[in-house]
Amino acid sequence: MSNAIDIEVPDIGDFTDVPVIEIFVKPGDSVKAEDPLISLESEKATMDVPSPRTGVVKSVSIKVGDKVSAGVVIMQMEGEGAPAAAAEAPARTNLTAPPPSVSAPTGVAEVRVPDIGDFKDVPVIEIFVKPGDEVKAEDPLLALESEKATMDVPSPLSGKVQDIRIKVGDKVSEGAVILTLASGDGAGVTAATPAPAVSAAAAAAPAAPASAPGGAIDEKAFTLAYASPAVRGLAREKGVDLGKVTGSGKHGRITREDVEAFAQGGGKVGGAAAPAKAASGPAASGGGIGGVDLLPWPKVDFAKYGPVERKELSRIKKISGANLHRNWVVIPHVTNHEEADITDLEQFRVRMNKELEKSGVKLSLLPFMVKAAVSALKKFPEFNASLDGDSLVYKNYWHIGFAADTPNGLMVPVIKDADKKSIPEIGKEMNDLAKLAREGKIKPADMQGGTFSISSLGGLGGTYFTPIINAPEVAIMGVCKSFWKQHSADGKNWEARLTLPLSLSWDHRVIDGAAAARFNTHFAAVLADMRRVLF
Ligand code: CAO
Repeated sequence: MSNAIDIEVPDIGDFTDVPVIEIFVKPGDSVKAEDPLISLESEKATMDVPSPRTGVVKSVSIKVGDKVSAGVVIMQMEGEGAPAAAAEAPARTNLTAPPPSVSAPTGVAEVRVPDIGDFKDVPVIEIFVKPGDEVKAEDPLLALESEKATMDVPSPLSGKVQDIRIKVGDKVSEGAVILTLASGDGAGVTAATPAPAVSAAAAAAPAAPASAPGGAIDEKAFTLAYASPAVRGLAREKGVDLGKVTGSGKHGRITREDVEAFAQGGGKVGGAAAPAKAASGPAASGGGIGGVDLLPWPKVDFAKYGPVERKELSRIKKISGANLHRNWVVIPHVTNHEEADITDLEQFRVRMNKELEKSGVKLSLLPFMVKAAVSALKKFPEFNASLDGDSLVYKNYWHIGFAADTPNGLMVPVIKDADKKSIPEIGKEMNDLAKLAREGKIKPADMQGGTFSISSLGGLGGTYFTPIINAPEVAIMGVCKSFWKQHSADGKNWEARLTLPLSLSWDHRVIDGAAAARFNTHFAAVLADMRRVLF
């Protein structure tokens, strides 16, 4: 351990000055070749920089937030052995490849069990290929199952399976020959061929419940997802949370196509309450949606018809888009519209704002709506619940999310314990959270734990719309701009009343139309006379 070397950022394409968002190692850590050292995040991609060799980290020369380009020294390592072949590769993947375990006499490669950590004598539980099969690099060849993990051994290279040397039930360790593979047209396969990698993942991790739109990648679910390192690298690059992707490969393994489809908004969807078919249906040729085989997304060369400009979606748009898409496809939405008479409430709000002028809090309608929501949720508890398999989880807390329009896209901050807060307190917290969201400073914890959401377009306009439920919540209230409307209780006497258009979307698996109508009626009644919150 005397050959200390500088580890540099490898070729990262056209990217320069890319911020370091995470450092995975510290001085003294032992790392294997291809272990991720740091993560970089440009506007377009998240990239892991893998270790070019096995060794021990001596010192780290960068910190989170630093901006780096190819060639910048990020750390010093002491190590043995030659750098891995992949050291020159762009830092795009999370390959955990050990030294090549392929030998290639006369163009036929012996594929061996790669480094599988501390596991020894691990039973083969399934062999996915047979002699004569054509496989591509990264295709799973077989599955091993230890007491702790199910591991797929992917193919190190493309070729034709010749001779399978093991059978189901055999116990194998690192180095055992699995099969022989004829590479392409029989050309020689050299030891520099990409090495096999093991995805030591727990079998098909359940998809994470939907976080509020705008939430960060769930690293735990990402780690547990059943996917090869190359697919993980692709997912990082595309900003796809693997925990939310349902795999179409064997045993739910996530394939490159699944990630591509998810990134394009055409991915299959999972979720605790997703129908079985959505979770396990075959991949649709054109990007299956919820297990339904649909036509492929139209590919149009827009530039043929006029000048165009291409702009990558923001990270938040990608994340919230994937969540919204999943929710829209999985949840049978119904939207009931209602009108609330807020003539008195508006007078009260204006009066209260005058009184509150000195305190600096200015109340819009929204804090009143939060209180009305709590009242309705208490009266109709199934609206404050979540589906968990065949059970309904009723929550005895009332955390109300509100959609906020930010320069980067839609975010849903959550007012926790709204039942315990006064209307001015809620108003102030909303302003603070909306400001943080718009400045990109809001914490994930401020967007989690919601039990019901309100989406207000009241400051902008419109009459009615269909809000998409923010799973795992089961309902959402949409509100548009109030307007004056002639109203008559008896068809004879008419008067203008300030009317608030309400649109409640609800999950028909949990809620019935009659309950939704009752909820809306109560909600509107509370807004018409806020004294009802006391009841
Ligand atoms: N009817 C009439 N006027 C309304 C109203 C309504 N329903 N709701 C708000 N207003 C008024 C406010 O009183 C305020 O008036 P003044 O400027 O005279 O004080 C003005 O409209 C602007 O309100 P606001 O939008 O700043 O405040 P808010 O509390 O109503 O909303 C927030 C805060 C963060 C929810 C809002 O700014 C926002 O981001 N809305 C967009 C939410 C969204 O994108 N929803 C769609 C999600 S689905 O894609």
